Amino acid sequence: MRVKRYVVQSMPDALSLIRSELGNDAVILNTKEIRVGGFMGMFRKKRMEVIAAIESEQPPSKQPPRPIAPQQAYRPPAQPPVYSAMQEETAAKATVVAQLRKEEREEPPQALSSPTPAAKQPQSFHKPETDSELAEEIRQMKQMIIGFSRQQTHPISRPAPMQSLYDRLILQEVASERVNQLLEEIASTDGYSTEWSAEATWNAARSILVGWLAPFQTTGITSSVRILHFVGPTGVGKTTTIAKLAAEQALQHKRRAGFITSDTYRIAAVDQLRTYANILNVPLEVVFSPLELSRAFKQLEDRDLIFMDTAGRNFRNELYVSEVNSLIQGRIDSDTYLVLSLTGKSKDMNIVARNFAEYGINKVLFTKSDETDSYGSILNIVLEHQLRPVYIASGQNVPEDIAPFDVQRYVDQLLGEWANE
Ligand SMILES: Nc1nc2c(ncn2[C@@H]2O[C@H](COP(=O)(O)OP(=O)(O)O)[C@@H](O)[C@H]2O)c(=O)[nH]1
Ligand SMILES: [Mg+2]
Repeated sequence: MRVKRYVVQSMPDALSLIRSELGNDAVILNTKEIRVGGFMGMFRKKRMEVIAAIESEQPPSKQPPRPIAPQQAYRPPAQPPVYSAMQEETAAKATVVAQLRKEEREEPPQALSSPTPAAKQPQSFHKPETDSELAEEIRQMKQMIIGFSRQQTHPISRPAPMQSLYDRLILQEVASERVNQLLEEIASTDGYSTEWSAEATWNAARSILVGWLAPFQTTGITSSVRILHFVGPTGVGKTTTIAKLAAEQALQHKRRAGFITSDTYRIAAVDQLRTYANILNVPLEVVFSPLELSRAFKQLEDRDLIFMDTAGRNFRNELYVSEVNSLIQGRIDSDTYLVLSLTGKSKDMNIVARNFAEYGINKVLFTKSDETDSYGSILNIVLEHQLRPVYIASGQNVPEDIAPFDVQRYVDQLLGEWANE
């Protein structure tokens, strides 16, 4: 059986697509109203999701598409052929619908909400990955293959300190091609000898890594920034970080903060920021739609710095990211921090970082350094996506568990004490 899912504006749209694609014998397994697109849960549009199927023996291309007169086009799903097919297929449908729900969560909402003809193209049922995920997997596979072929063509026998350095950085989860690049640069350092001690090797590594990262060193919040957006996946620590930074700015720079949150998905999310707002004596505005933003800014016009908290959702989704970005890029006195947790999976972090970096976001704030001993993902993310690390958060205590990112300190932490074996 061949199953396809269509997301359309109306049933007639679906029927003509189904007829032309699957032929006249196609049956409709399920229809339901869904909401797609929008911004942060607002302005979502109504669409119909229609799941149609055809026995696979009948090649659909052989079915000439029949033009459908408008009055014939709409056949409500309750008509007999549809439901008899549905009854026969009940078991199959349960699985199909379950899988499609999963797929729906992962699908780009803009593609579904866009009124362009391309958006009306049905989604192929067997498409478990987003393009970003696929790209990331291909990248990782390429790295693995390069790693294997290197090992096979040059059986690796390194001087002991180089091997220890290699082991240390791989344990820190630095991407293997970066580690190899580092070892090659050390080996081509002026005066390098295979007799170098571990200490000399570590020192060389330190200065190369600092050299790699130095261009990304940046200062924290600058006085020219008045609106600071925090974006990133759910639970990475955006709200907590905002509270820490608002306190830091008030205490150290006497800048009076205001909060805006558009994270109205979870009731607890607003309460959480409100609690911090009360403790820190900072006004809070809640916005339910982008249109309310100007009202919120007006309410907070006497504030030196406005922290804007967003709901973290579906940031693996490139199209959604572009939507968010178009809203937040409008002002020159605004800046955006992508927040990533060091406890996250590097594959997921990479997808999120790539999606944001592509839309011009160039600063990253890492959290939860206290919950891991591996810091390699910072190096990977910064170099791969050219993001400047602004702060690093290291615990749940507000306001103390945050510090500006310091390249030197980071490299020391990454390398650890030099080791001989
Ligand atoms: N260990 C640790 N926990 C943190 C850190 N930052 C935030 N958290 C915790 O992570 C959880 C989610 O934080 P929250 O600010 O609500 O994340 P959000 O969904 O991105 O706004 C909370 O329990 C925070 O206390 C950090 O640097 N280290
Ligand atoms: Mg939050």
